[in-house]
Amino acid sequence: MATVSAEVTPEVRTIHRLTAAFIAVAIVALAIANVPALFQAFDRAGINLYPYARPVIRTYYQGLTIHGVMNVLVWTIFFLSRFFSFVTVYALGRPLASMRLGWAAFWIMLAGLVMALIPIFANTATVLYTFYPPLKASPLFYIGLTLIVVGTWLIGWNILQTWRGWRRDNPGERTPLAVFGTLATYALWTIASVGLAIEMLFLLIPWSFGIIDTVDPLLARTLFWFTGHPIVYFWLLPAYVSWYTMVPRLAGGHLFSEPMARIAFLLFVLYSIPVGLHHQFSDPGLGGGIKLVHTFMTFAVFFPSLLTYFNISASIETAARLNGGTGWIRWVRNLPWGNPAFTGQVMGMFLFVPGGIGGLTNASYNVNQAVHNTTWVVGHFHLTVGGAVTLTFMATTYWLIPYLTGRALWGRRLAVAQPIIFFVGMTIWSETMHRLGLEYMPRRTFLSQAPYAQGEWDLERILLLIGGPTMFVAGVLYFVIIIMTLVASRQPARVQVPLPRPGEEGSHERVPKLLDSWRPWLIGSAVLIAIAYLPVFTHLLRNVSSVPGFAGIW
Ligand code: HEM
Ligand SMILES: [Cu+2]
Repeated sequence: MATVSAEVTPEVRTIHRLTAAFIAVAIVALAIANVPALFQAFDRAGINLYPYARPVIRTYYQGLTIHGVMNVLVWTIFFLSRFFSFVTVYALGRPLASMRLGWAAFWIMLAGLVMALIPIFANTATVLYTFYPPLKASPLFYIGLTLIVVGTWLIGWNILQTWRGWRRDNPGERTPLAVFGTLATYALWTIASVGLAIEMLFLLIPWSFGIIDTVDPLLARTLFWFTGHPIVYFWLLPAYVSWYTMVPRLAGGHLFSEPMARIAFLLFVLYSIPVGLHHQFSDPGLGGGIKLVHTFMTFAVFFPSLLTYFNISASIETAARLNGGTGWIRWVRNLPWGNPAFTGQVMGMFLFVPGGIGGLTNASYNVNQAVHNTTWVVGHFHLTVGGAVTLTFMATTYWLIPYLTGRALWGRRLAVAQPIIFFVGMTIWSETMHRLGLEYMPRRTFLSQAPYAQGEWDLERILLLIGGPTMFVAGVLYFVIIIMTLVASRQPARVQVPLPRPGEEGSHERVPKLLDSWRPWLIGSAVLIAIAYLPVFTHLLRNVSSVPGFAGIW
């Protein structure tokens, strides 16, 4: 396997400790989030275990806040922060523009996390990870989350400066695909996160301090979803970068088409943001016409995922055939299934297919009415972020942690089984959640205590009790493997970073200049955002309707 590690300089290696720091926080967050997950799965099945969780978790909704925040805001964001920095440094073969800024970002984010966790565990921020007003949390919660976002901007800036330095030293060369994907992600995230920043700075923080008495829930929600849908691409695109640049390597081949990969990333820059109203189809006060515009934009953002599906499948098949695979299906056997870094990512891809298709259902303006706020939605995002992204992130640590520590992965066969167990549990659990959603089981509800539970749910509830705990076990196995690798592994690791050298990746086609430039795409993105959001915000600001807020209701 061609690698870049042969030329790793001590300067490049400075990224290792920062990487380890981010990963450590991410993995601890995932471990913490795994515990309320089990309580929730039992609750969905009608069994109330919360009395046993006292005094740490006092209510269902506090547990759900811990689960949501730690999984989708902390595990993902801390993980991808290190991922993109590491990938940039390795693909460009040069250190971060500023290690100081890198560490500053880490400490700011960690401080933010601690600030947010204090009220969450004190039950004064039981507002779920979407923190919709009029639910009101302690100011620490909002400030903490804002600091995490500020950290992501600093990281993006550092990556941009690193790339600029490389550009200066390598005029006329095409940006390596991994860095191109990274820059695309930070481009869309930086634009998208402005919505959240405005919501925090002008609405929620002053309101939670009592500087302003009331807040407009609809305006806040709209600002939230301006960021809240594109944030899913912030979580997903690191997985795509890994699938495009590393998975073909791990499989023993190369990427099928690099231009097609670049088109996919650029389409995300164009279409990620003007879609947020697809989370607000049931919100009154926003016009039907503009919701339909967001529906069509959402259909458009499905397209780059189709491209990815095609490109990655073709790459994997090509790799198998290069390694002697033949036949229509038999080639599947010629893939490195014994390598957990490969198997885990493919399991994630399998989960992503039904997840993406379900997303189209959610996005359909009229069909959405049937599934809105039911467990269908929970089934959907567990396949995508909970399944595809989480499994891919876990799988990359199966090469990264041995690489960083020099210790071989402990329990390699267990590490191959782990994503498969997670896959099986998730398939049963999420399929059931989808079906229960069609039977109108509500999400975000303390269901074991709800008087309106339906008899027709009973059979599915048994399936939840099989799927949920199976996922929990796979989660525990993951921590065991990582911790044992850190403390008990004695074998030296023989791992290299599975990244291609600059200019080497893909199908050896020359990449056109248009697919290595930013300006036209960023302008296109701004135009689409204006079409999608100017009418919405003009309307909302003309019709402000504010309410006081509630704290401490759970
Ligand atoms: C052991 C594995 C897991 C189990 C059993 C599990 C279970 C659940 C359940 C039952 C709910 C629904 C609660 C409700 O709607 O009332 C839920 C919500 C949620 N889960 Fe998971 N989950 C797991 C892993 C994950 C992972 C890996 C992620 C993301 C990385 C994730 C992200 C979320 C989010 C964002 C919510 C929504 C929280 C909210 O509505 O405020 N979960 N989970
Ligand atoms: Cu969305």
